[in-house]
Amino acid sequence: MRTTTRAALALAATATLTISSAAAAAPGRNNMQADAERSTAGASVFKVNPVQSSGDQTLTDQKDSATAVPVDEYAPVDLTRLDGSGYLRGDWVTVESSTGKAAYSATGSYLYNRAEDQFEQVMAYFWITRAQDYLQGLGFGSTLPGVMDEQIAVKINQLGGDNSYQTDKPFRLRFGKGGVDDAEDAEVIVHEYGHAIQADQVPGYGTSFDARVIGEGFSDYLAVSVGLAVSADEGWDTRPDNDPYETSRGWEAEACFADWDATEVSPLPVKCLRRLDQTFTTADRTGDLYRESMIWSGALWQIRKAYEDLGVGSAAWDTTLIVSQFGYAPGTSFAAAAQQAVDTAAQRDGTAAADAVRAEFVERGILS
Ligand SMILES: [Ca+2]
Ligand SMILES: [Ca+2]
Ligand SMILES: [Ca+2]
Ligand SMILES: [Ca+2]
Ligand SMILES: [Zn+2]
Repeated sequence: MRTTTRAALALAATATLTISSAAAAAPGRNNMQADAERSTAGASVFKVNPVQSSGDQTLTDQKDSATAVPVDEYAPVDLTRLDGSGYLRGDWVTVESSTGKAAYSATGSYLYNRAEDQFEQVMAYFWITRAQDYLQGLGFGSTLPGVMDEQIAVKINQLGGDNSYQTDKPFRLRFGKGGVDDAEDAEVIVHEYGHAIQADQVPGYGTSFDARVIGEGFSDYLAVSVGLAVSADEGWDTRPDNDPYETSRGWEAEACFADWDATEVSPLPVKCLRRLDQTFTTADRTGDLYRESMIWSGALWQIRKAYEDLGVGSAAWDTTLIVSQFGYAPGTSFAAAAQQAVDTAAQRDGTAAADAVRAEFVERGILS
């Protein structure tokens, strides 16, 4: 599995993403009303992102043109858990007023193309709802403590630059419009949601550099994992391992983070903001937050494969990983966080799984 070269990825500077905590108060609704009002609507979204679903590396933004992405790369989906107001407000997310017109439908139909501001609002609603539903499916919020099992506010289009970020006083995600509009790529959306999850699990999370590196690595990993899970549920294609640039390096198509958002900023033949299949270790530390995040995300990705090989499965690893994060200090070190994962794996998944987790973190130079 270690055929990858250590070539540095020429990753464009994305954005400084900040993390900071205090739960947003959920709107006061009485539960019976909420149940009665909850509704489902029809919508059109990208199947994670149009490069991942098509495999076409020549797709470009063309200044947010509707015709830049073939209609086949949109899929019809249900928007669930809506509150029935006609706006994109529901159990897990509320899309706030933005510079564009707020999406509204009295008939339960949210069909927009990418040139319309409302498309990104729909993407954010759908993907955050599905991300939380995935976590609920793992048991978070029922057999396990909840993680961000409350309504989060999302604003689209607030930033002119190529920048998205999460804050948690109160919890809020903002998505920018630079290059490819950030909320046109589900992996960017779920990445930001990953930061909210960690901030919810560990109030004040991110007071050390290691903690911030882990935050970026986890959020990339979660984004890819949720995208793959939803794609499997929906029967969507994910581009195969057939690109010569990737296959000659032993890289995997699935390991590409933000295939679409990266199209304007990456000079490589296969464009990714970052990748999960790199072999960086602590010997490669440079002080660059995003480059170093691939040490952590790479370990998480390899452990996922080990869990699959052991027959334990990727959902078990995602569960164990997120459970382990409850044990993080706000300023955790790499080694302390890795040890939490090993200990949680031993408790939940048995000795062979825990040994695999440990072996990967040893290989990365994180545990000895
Ligand atoms: Ca757009
Ligand atoms: Ca744009
Ligand atoms: Ca962008
Ligand atoms: Ca991807
Ligand atoms: Zn981030």
